[in-house]
Amino acid sequence: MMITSAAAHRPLSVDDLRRACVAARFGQDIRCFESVTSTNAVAHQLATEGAAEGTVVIAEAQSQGRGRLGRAWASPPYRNLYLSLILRPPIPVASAPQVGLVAGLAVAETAREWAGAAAIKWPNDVLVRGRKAAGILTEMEAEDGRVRFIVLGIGVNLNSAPEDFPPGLRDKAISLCSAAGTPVDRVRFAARLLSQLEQRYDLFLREGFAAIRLLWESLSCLTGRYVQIEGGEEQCTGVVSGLDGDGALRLRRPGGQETRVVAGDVTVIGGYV
Ligand code: BT5
Repeated sequence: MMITSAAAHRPLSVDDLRRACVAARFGQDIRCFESVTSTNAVAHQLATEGAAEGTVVIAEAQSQGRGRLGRAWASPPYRNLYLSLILRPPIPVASAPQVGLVAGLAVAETAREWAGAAAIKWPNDVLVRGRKAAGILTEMEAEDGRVRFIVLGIGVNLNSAPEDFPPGLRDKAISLCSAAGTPVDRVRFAARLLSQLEQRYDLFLREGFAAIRLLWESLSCLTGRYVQIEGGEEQCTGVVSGLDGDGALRLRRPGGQETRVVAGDVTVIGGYV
C-alpha cells in the first residue's frame, strides 16, 4: 500500500477523522486533543458525565499513558494512535473481559491490512514479528452486577521509529511502519479501526462470544506454544490449547491436566521463532 509520508505525518483533526469515519456509531462524537495525561482518564470522565456509547477520545501525546497493573504505555507524540472508546454493553460484569478480546481481534484484523503478519497474544496484545505493536487497556465501571460503561483504551504503534521508544523497549516494541516499510496514514488507520471495532462489537452483542472465539483463535500466536503465566492467581507453565468458551486461556500442564487461566502475563518459552 503506497501512502505518502505527508499523509502519515498529517496532524490528527476532528474534521479529517469524521470525514474518514464510516462506522455508524463509533466515532460520531470524536474529541481530539494535543496532549492529555491518558485518553482513558479523559474518556472515563466523559463516560461518568453521561457521554454516549461510541464516543472517542484521541490524543497526539500522552504524558501518563497507562497499561495494565499500573504499567506505563510509551506514547511518543505525533506518530501513533492513542484512542479510547466509550462502550455501554448490556452485559454482566463477568463478561466484561470478553470485550477486550473482541477489541484485540478488531485491532489485529486492522493491523493486518498494513502489516500482514499481525497476531494476537492473549489476552489482547497485538504482535508483529514477535514484538508488541499494540496494547489494549479495558477499564470498567459496574452497577448492580452489570456493566455501566467500559473505556476501551487502544495504543497502536503506527509510525514510531525504534529510537522513539525508551531503550528498554526497543527490542520488544515495533510499529506497523517499521514492519511494513511504509508510513501509515493515521487518519485512515483510525477510521478503519473504528469501523472494524463496531462490526466485531455488534457481532459479539448479537451472537455472543462464541461468534468471536474462532475468529480470535485463527489469529492467536499462542496456540500450541509452551508458555509461562505470571500474575493472576498462580504462576504456571504449559502448552496453550486454545480459548475457552468464556475467553479464558486453556493450558495443558506438564502433567497432562487442563487448566484455565483467567488473568496474567504470558511469556512464550523459547520466543516466537
Ligand atoms: C497494555 O498494557 O498493553 C495496554 C496499553 C494501552 C495503551 C492505551 S493508549 C490509549 C489508552 N490510554 C491509556 O492511557 N492507555 C490506553 P500491558 O499489557 O500492561 O503492557 C504494558 C507493557 O507494554 C509495558 O510494561 C511495556 O513493557 C510495554 N510497552 C509500553 N509501551 C509500549 C509501546 N508503545 N509499544 C509496545 N510495548 C509497550
